[in-house]
Amino acid sequence: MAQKTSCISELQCERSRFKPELPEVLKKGVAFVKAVKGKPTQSVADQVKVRELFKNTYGLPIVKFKKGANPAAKKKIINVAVVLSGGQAPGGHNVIAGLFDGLKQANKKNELIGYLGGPSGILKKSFKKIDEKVLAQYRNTGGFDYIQSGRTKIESVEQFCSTKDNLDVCNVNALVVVGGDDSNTNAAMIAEYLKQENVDKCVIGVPKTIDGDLKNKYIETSFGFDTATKIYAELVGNICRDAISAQKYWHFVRLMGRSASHITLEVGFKTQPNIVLIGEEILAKKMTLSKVVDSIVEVIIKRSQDGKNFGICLVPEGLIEFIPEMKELIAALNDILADNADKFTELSSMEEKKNFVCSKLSNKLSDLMCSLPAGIASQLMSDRDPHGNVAVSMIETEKLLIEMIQKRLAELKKKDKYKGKFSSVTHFFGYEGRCGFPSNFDANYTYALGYNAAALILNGLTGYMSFVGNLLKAPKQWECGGIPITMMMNVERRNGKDKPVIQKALVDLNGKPFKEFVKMRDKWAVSESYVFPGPIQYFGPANVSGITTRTLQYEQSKKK
Ligand code: FBP
Repeated sequence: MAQKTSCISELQCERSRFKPELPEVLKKGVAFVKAVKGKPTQSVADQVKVRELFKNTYGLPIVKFKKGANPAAKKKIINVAVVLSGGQAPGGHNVIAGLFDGLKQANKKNELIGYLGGPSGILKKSFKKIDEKVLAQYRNTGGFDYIQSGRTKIESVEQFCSTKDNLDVCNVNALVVVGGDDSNTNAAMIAEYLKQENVDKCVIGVPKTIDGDLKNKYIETSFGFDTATKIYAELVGNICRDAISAQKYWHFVRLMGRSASHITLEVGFKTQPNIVLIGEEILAKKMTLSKVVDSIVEVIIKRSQDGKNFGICLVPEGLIEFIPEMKELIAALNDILADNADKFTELSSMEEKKNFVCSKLSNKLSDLMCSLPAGIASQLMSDRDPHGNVAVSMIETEKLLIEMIQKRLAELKKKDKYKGKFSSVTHFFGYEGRCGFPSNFDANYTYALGYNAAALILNGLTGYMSFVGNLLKAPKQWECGGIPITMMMNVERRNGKDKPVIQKALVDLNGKPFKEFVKMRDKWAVSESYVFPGPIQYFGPANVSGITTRTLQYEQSKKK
């Protein structure tokens, strides 16, 4: 792989000089923190099943770090491996940097290696030694390109066994898995396997995902959500300004986020567009596709009555999975594709594939599948990822909505109930935000998460997720510790089987962020309350460069 040799932009040069601020408790180094253990914990649901699957790592206590000497941390020489898993998120390189600095600060002889290309690098023993000079060029940059990422899932007994052997061959004492809910589930399973085999190696997870759905009472946010939503908000804000300038298009913007609508909600707060669809609400209200279209058409008509044939509608990419009939169809397709994988790959044309799945679906679902535009039907049949998730980023839901809106408006026009003009433009923002230069928040947060992971390892902890909290305060006031991964788990259906997984945090309809949104959305629909947030600011006043998400601000305000 080509190595970065010099700074190629002024911003990159400036950012390489940025020094993340550590939480006070970690400032003296990981040899000066003591782990304070709380009470035993339980999984969020399905306790009996999760306990059964994690006999050795279930029920661990929450750990909080306090200042205090840990002389053993200085004496021990350890080799640690880090792996980046799943989709890219801004700040991954700073997790590596924090981990590296934490380990070296404890003992210069400690070493860090990075497995290449995600968890498959562990299985292939493909790694590189993290080197101070090379790392310097990646500090505070976006992307995962230093060691890349991948979505391989380590799940078979053979894979667990070769993970154990390969960690041994590479002389690794501890593994840090940087990933989302699925990857951290994998981390917990590796930790459990190693314990079961009496292998003295730690596994620590780090909460990463732009989707913002890996959070709970303890993990306040996953890294990358802050930067990605700032990038999307800049783009959506620019579109709002274009829309109000030209006054001729309805812009439909689909935003990444997989199942959860957190990204869409946050970008909604930041830009105040006319329509913000929230998948979780659509599911709760059991809105059919037709009802969702009705709700959009209502706003289009209202605005056109005021002479405004333009607007902006945000569509979460996971919306399709929340529409009850589509949810049922996707679940049935997941099972059919998992049970007939070989047969399905033998079929070459889309028509054959569609006929095959329709023959296995119930009449109701088969009719629905046939009623969908060909493009959407084929996107629904695309390969699932190794964790069994449908590739929602490939499903052009906004186009499906537009097609149905056009039909509905044409019918209304015939009945003289709509006199406006509807021209639409579609956008999909996802990959644009995953590798941006991390915001100051994410640069600090990720560095702290990595450094804190070193502290967890040097305290001999395994099966924990690196925890850094109190995030609305200045970094020096952030709290640190570890949360047992099994505590976040429940059992879900994946690839046609029941599997233990970290429970996804979807948008909570009783939560403060959603409630605040509900208070404002009617006004946004008819007015042009647009906000143009502009690009991420890395320098300048703290009230611009130091702020994090509205979602976190609302969530934390409920605690007061
Ligand atoms: P993670 O959950 O692994 O962080 O991935 C997030 C994400 O960006 C989703 O928002 C999106 O649906 C998916 O990855 C796209 O996956 P891929 O990178 O494989 O196309």
